[in-house]
Amino acid sequence: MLDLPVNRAIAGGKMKLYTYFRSSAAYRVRIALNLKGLDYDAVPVHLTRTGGEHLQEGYLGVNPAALVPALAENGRVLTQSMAIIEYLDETHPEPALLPGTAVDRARIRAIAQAIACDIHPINNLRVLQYLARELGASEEQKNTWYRHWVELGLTAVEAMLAGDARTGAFCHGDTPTLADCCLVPQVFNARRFKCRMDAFPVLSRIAERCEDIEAFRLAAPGNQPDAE
Ligand SMILES: N[C@@H](CCC(=O)N[C@@H](CS)C(=O)NCC(=O)O)C(=O)O
Repeated sequence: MLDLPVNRAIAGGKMKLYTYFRSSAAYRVRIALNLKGLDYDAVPVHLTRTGGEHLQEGYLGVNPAALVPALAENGRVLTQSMAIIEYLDETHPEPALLPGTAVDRARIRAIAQAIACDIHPINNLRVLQYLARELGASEEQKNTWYRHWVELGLTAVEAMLAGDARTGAFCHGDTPTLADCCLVPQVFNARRFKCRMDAFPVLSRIAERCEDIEAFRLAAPGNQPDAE
């Protein structure tokens, strides 16, 4: 059984982030924590080793949905990366990840959700595993699926960003927001799966700008304690 410091985490103290270095949803939260300068302990949950540590009793006690990330603080466990980031933004308002007016925030959330709701779920590990294990898809077919949905989704994101005067150095204006927290991990994965990125000059430019910032760099998969 996976030995996780669940009880200590739930008991309080420093925040604990249940994370996996390659998880883009956990990567979003790592960026947000770093942007806000919040200290936390990373609790690695390996998604493939021994059949997936997230599917074992220890982690199911933290998040019954068997997904990372989860954030434990003050006796509570928060799940869902977007809910966690909004919680962090409400409890630690500076720098604001949802700045501006209600209309500004609606646009930031729309860009973020175009990634987190429209692109990410159909390319998640369990979906790719189902394609391979249950439907007999080959590695090449799986990658074709992945690239198709990511490129389609990023086409929509590029259209939202390009030609909109509210797009600045970042997705919305000149400071990083929730949208950038979602964009950078998705772009990282798109590159990893060799998606055609030349069709996305605006979002690529923004992702590169973000990657120059320490908060983003420290959150990257290669800089995690569980990186392989
Ligand atoms: N909507 C969730 C998605 C979380 C999610 O899908 N996490 C992935 C890693 S990026 C996971 O744990 N996958 C395990 C699996 O597919 O079995 C969130 O934003 O937190």
